[in-house]
Amino acid sequence: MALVDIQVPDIGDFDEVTVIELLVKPGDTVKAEQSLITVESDKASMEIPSSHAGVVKELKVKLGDKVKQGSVVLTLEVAGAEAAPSASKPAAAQTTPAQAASKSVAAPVPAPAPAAAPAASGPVEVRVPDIGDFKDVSVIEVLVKPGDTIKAEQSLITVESDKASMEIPSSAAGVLKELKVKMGDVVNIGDLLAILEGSTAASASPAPAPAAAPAAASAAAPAPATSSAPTSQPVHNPTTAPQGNLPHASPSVRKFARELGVPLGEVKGSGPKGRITLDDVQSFTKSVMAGDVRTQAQAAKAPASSGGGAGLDLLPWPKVDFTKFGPVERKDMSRIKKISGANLHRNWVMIPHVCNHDDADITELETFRVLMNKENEKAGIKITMLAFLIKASVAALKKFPEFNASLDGDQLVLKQYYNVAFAADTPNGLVVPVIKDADKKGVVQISQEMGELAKKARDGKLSPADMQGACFTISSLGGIGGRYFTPIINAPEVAILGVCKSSTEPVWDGKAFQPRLMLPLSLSWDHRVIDGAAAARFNAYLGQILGDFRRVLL
Ligand code: CAO
Repeated sequence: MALVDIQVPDIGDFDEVTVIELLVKPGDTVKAEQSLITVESDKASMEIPSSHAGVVKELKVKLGDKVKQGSVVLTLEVAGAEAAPSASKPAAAQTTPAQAASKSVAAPVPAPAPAAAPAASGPVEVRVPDIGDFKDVSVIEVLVKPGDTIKAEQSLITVESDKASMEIPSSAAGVLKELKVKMGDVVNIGDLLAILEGSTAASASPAPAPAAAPAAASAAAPAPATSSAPTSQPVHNPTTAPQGNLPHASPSVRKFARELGVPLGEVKGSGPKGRITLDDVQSFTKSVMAGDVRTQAQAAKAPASSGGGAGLDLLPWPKVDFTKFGPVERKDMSRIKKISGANLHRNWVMIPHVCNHDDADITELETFRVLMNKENEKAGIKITMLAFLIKASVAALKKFPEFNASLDGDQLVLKQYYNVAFAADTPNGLVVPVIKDADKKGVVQISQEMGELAKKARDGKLSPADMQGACFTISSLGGIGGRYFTPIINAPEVAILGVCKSSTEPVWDGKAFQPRLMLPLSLSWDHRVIDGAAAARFNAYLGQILGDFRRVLL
């Protein structure tokens, strides 16, 4: 074991930068190239990586300290071979601080000025200057717009890599004629950023054109400002927070916020100069989750304080540590449950459901079904009550076409085909296969197809085509039990029929109570499309057909 001082590497143009974040603490095991601290100037923030792997023995800097190239960041306890890298070591272990910096840290080298610096008035192209080792950096902020009067050295955009963010200054003054980049674009040295008009050069100092920048500028750490860098470097003002609207936060905090979907502009920074820290982002997230704070996006969705707007304005989901009350087991939801759950949730929330309950007298129908099944026992096809329900539903859909429809914006799409889906319970969750053209099929064929589709469903073999194109759905719990329930409409359909277990009940025939087999029906319908009276008529008609199937022939 040996102790190695990890120093601030060559950080290009920066004379002195402020430590704004400590990313490790004594006792931490760090890898070579791992970020140790974040430093910040008025134009950029960057993470300083470790040149060695080892265990942090002592931190030599604290928040707010000013550091520059060569300042000791921390002492690292490293294995002997790591401390004195040998030729046999991998490249990463041999990296000097400056080289490490060149891999992950770049200071924006000032924008190049035109070589001849004419007092020009024609259009001038502003390109991405030498930004050190950075390749393919993303534009995270555009600080100017066409028509703006731009001063030389004024920041035009902010770019960000995973380790640093930096503002890219203009090499010239003038009026911004055209911006050539937008948020999210990926840029590299030499890319055209903007075209200025009536421009004058930023500086008369000769500066290499980006395209002609020495290759070494990106292979090694950027040159220090005092030596080879052009004199048109950004004004260093450590007391000023970054300009523009960019929230004041280091790249890692920004990345963290992005991952959580936290709008940084709404987070109050508790760090020096209002800088947003990791803790600030975490506290903000907790407040939103607890319902104490609403993001602007949430507020825009639910403008009325009563929650009467378009947003739901719901309380956050209760977070309970169930283990406090007893042992628990955690299981992932099945793929089908996740998909159907999301669909059901949307349908429940977006469709104004109303549910009508009714009973159908299926005494004769059930007698007929049992008789048919006895007669056809040898054929091996069982005629199911659900097949009769599909056939009866088709008759009702024909009589009440708005039930065989879908909403498309302000229009109702009335279908002239009759595909009826049925909910099938499978070990992995609910699926909804479709009997196509049910109007053209007999009860026997429907029973047979249902049997095949139900088997495919249980075996997890339904194809997407098997589950598409439905006009209306039936959810039957008749084989299981229950009286009535509220089925959720299967959007974009506008109604669904729930069926429960039939039972023999006393029914008054005007003179006496008769034992009749009654089938409970629950019809959920979309009140945007269907009125209550129509729903009651639909259910009553369905009941009449199930009571006497000859009505289908009328
Ligand atoms: N009343 C009384 N008995 C009924 C009945 C009803 N409404 N419907 C069916 N039955 C009887 C059948 O006659 C059969 O009895 P026998 O075995 O004595 O002949 C028994 O119940 C089983 O029927 P089944 O369930 O096998 O057949 P099915 O045609 O009724 O249903 C299917 C097929 C695929 C719809 C069903 O297996 C299924 O998955 N049902 C659940 C649907 C579901 O989960 N819906 C809820 C969706 S919302 O979460």
